[in-house]
Amino acid sequence: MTRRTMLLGTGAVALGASIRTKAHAADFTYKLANNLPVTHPLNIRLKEAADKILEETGGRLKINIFPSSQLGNDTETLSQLRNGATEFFSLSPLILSTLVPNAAISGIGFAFPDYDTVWKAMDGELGAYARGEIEKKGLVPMEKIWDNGFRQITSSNKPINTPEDLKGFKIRVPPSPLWQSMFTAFGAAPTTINFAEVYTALSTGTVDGQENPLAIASTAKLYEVQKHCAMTNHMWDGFWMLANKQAWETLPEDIREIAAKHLNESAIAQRTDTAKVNDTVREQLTQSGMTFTDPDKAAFRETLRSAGFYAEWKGKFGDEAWAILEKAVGTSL
Ligand code: X2X
Repeated sequence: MTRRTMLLGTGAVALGASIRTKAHAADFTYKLANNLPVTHPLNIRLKEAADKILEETGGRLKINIFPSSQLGNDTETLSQLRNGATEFFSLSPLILSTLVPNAAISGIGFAFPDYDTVWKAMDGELGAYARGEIEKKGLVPMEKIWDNGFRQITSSNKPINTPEDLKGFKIRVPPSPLWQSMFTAFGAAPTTINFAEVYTALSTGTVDGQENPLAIASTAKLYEVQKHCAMTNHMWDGFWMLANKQAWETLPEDIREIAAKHLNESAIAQRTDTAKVNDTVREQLTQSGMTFTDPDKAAFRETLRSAGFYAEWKGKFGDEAWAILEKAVGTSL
């Protein structure tokens, strides 16, 4: 008989909760991996969620957070999530598309005009569609997606003002066909690199630029190795909070409910935090030596259109998914 069954066997449920917190290991100790620095709002709110989950489950579920790709880069961690070596992982829908192709639909260039449209879509039909696709591949997504933000292009060697400035530009993109395709459509020279290796790739000059929301440029200290930033807002990106199915279903139902509740609530709080950082950190990055440009976004979008980017991806995602996206963003793409 294990200690856990002995405790239950004595019927010491109320007492057991406090005893377990203090003296015994949790019933379930799960790992949660992500690729962001510990100072990013995602990690701050995740820590908060993990603390509340530990408390409300009376110490039965302990989630240990591994930030900064400590368990491996995103490609490796997605494998670990699938085979159960890691129980939770927050991942961009576009990188997840290497397993769930249509999960990437939320990452179509210039689809979302603003955050209101993003959250209505991702908490509505588009998000439900994506989660359905994810579930079909045997992963469990929490209901609320976390925010990464609208992405901006940074460069070490020149300011980007027009789509022509991207011609031949050596830019890092995350491991995802949609990202590769988008920057190829811009005429750039994209190289796939996991985020875990981005700072080094920029500092050694393997690539001249990258694109990410400002909260990442700031917390991952990309301003140390990047000089210019073009506010292109070319894509909104988030993080699905994913669980390994077997690990999730092993949890008793009350623990699952508590975990989902706090992960979802913290996601909502993190959206506000991240939007605030993305809105205000430009000033701080300027003081750290970055120079900003505010290019005409319509010209970038037009470049994608004339390169056939939208037509190509409509074909890949299919009419059903595309119709859900267009309905969500209220315009034909
Ligand atoms: O890899 C990136 O650039 C990041 C951190 O934004 C994602 O996870 C997609």
